[in-house]
Amino acid sequence: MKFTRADFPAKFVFGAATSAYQIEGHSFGRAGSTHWDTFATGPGNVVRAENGAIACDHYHRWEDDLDLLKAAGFDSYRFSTSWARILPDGVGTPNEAGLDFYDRLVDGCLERGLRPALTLYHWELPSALADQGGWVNADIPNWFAEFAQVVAKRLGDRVWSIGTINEPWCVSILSHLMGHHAPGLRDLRAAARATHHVLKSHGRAVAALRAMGQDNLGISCNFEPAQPATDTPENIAAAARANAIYSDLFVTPLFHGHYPKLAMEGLGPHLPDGWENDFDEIRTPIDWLGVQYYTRAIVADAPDVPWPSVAPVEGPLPKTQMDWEIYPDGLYDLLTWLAREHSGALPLYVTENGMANDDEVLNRAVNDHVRADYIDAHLAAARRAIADGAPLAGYFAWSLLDNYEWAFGYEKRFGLVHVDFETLQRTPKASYHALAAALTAET
Ligand code: IFM
Repeated sequence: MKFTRADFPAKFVFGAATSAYQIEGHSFGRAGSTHWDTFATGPGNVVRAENGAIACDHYHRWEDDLDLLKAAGFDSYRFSTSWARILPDGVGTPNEAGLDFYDRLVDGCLERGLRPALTLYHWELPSALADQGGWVNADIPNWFAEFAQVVAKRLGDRVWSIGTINEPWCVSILSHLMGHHAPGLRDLRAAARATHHVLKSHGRAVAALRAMGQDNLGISCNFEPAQPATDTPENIAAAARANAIYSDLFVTPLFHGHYPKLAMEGLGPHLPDGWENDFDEIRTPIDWLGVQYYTRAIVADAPDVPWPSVAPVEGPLPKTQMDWEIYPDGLYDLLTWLAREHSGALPLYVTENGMANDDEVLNRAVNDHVRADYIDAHLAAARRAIADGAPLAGYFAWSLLDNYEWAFGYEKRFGLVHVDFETLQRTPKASYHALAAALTAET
């Protein structure tokens, strides 16, 4: 790595991130069924129909995993709480074993000097709520606020921050319009409703947490800024629609109290009754915005496909195992754009950034210098953004461990630490050692 801590502001937070269903092992500890458990049983939904039943067995190996974070010199651990582990029926009686697990995890972070950065929802919706329509059901803001309160009552005295929802775009559009994630719908009406209910749930939970005295509250949005494949008016307009339905879709309501105009062309007719009156709740003040950036999109006009009528075009840059272009300048553009157009002086945290690579263990080592370079280049872009005024306060690498990459099963490896999914053996990769050297170096 070319950076040292001295290159960043004094209080800059370095962390690594994971999520519950992707690492814990959902068959352990009396967790309730989630919509991912059942989505994975659908033909063609997930590579090899894999699920999170065992995952990385973090449920039992969490102490070793926290030791890895501490040894690397991270300041913070971003993890999520599984709704279905804590409330197996989605509402009602909590699973004490689930709360106890997170209790141990939070104490374990603090014992190791790691700030616990908790995300409430990272996609494992309890099946009992999915049965009632899940994010499409107008009651979900109340269900989610109840879940947030249960979590805060038990852990709120010790966590450093609470994020409400991870990647609202994935929860709504990827899952209800594009069909790639649970519940696998391809339905514009469902997507519009899910979008609105995700935003309302976020606002309602923030207000409920604030009323309990919690602070340092935020939300982590993902962005994939779209560029036109060529500069024809049609492709430029297609890129504008792509941005309206993705990168702009949540920050515009969160910071300006309305939907992007171009997104309304498609979503508008399907929004739930009374949606216009919900923006005060959606804009409930937050303390930080989480920014999740992996790549850009290049798009062309596609009049023959349904709204938003855009088609992806392959870009020229080197790609990761996900086939995502490596484009660090995009992070600079994104952070400066957010501060300029949306969030102003509000602290920004990169709550996810990283790459998948086809890593192998050879002689007990993993040579993933390509990942170290990826992280280094994105941290350089982050530094430039800070120098140009973006109020970036921290960076979390995705991910600590190779894990369950949703519809890709265990095939795509994002970890700083390799996991052998047969033996569950952890092997820190070259990127882990490079980050550790940078973070623990005397400055
Ligand atoms: O693994 C996911 C994570 O769950 C959410 N953000 C993107 C990551 C890589 O696809």
